[in-house]
Amino acid sequence: MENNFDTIVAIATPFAHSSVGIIRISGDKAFDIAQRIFSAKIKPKMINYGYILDNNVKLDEVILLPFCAPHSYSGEDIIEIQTHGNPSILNNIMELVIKNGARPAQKGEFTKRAFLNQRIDMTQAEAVLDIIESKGNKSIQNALNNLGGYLKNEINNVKNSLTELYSRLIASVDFPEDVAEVENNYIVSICNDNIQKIETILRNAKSHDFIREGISACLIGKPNAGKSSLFNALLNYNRAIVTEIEGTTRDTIKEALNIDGYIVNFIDTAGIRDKNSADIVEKIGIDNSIETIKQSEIVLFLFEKNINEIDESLIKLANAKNTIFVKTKYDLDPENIPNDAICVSSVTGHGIDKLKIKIREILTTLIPDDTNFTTNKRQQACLNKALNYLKLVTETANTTALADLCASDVKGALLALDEITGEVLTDNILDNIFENFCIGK
Ligand SMILES: Nc1nc2c(ncn2[C@@H]2O[C@H](COP(=O)(O)OP(=O)(O)OP(=O)(O)O)[C@@H](O)[C@H]2O)c(=O)[nH]1
Ligand SMILES: [Mg+2]
Repeated sequence: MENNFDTIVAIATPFAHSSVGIIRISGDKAFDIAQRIFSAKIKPKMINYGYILDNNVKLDEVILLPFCAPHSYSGEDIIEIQTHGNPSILNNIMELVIKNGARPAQKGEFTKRAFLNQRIDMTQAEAVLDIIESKGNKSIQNALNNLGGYLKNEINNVKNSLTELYSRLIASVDFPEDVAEVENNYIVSICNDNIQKIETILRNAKSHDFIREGISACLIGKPNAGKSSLFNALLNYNRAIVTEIEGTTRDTIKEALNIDGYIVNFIDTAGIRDKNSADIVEKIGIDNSIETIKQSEIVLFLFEKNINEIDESLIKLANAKNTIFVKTKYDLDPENIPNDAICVSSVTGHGIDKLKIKIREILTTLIPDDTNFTTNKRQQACLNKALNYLKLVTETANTTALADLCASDVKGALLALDEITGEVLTDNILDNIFENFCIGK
């Protein structure tokens, strides 16, 4: 694993005109470099005020924050310079810092250093990325829990128990005269116990994906049913084109809405009618809509007068999902109130809040409230790998009971779990993970 601790520098804030811009320097030379370009003597652990000077020319008036190793984000000496938020100023100071001996940081390199300096483990490093990228409050809360070590502790519990089993198995193989054979029942019970723990973590994997990526809710119905109008009313701005011409929407349009901290990705679709009467572009649009139903967790089925307007085969398709029937254009036809449908008007706003409450109810069933940490795809793959190894151990212990075979599979499970926390990561995996970070984090 690469351990290159030269001094790095990056702009940590968006490269745009703003009230404040931040430049970060991390590494052994951070203080020396900063002192060479700062107008006053830098006092550690204090908020410093002064100018950044390039040969006595003022580049900006700044606040300078020194963090001494190991009490910093990266675990190294860090200097944070708060400038006025002007891209030219940020560029000038970056160039000056580089001229004085730092090199530009790569994506996620500050967090990578925090990991390499063992200030955080890999679940916590990945949580940093999650916190930055999270779209809803729930997702932010779970990522913060992971940063606080929630997932790390869950994994470490399993690892501790398996490490003990592994040691006993190895001892019984290496020193058969001195160490008693490990009983089959014991092996099976330890493995089953840990299989259960991993399965509990994985059971919520779908919820984790929902919290992270949002839940898809598509709007389906005949041409002119009012899908695009409702889509716009839900989002509260005119995102989709609305006309009285049937077949206006041809491509699906996706837009996210935050409902009580959860992200719902609404998808407006092309109206579905008899394929034979549609032109070639519309036919493709209709096929896309059917595909969208299949991929959505929630289906809003729209009709103008009564549910029979909707093709039965589509209702069948949607019934496998969480479907809400929605009668549209309520303002034009207020007398007709069908059972089991929510009446809405995109013109007056009638029923829109009720529809959101209904969607919120479904969200509760899709994402149980006890999901208070998160796993990403990489972690889920490692957990599944560990699970498969443990199942092999229980099979072996139940049949042939070869201690060395069991030990080798327990080791396999442990290595898979080490991959989650970061003890065994190749440079490639490491680079892939940090590649997703922004520069300056
Ligand atoms: N009065 C009234 N008219 C509406 C309402 N919702 C939609 N309309 C009208 O119905 C027509 C069709 O609306 P759209 O939202 O484009 O319908 P659509 O289902 O997206 O249609 P396609 O994209 O062609 O499938 C437009 O003329 C809208 O102004 C409503 O709540 N009240
Ligand atoms: Mg439309």
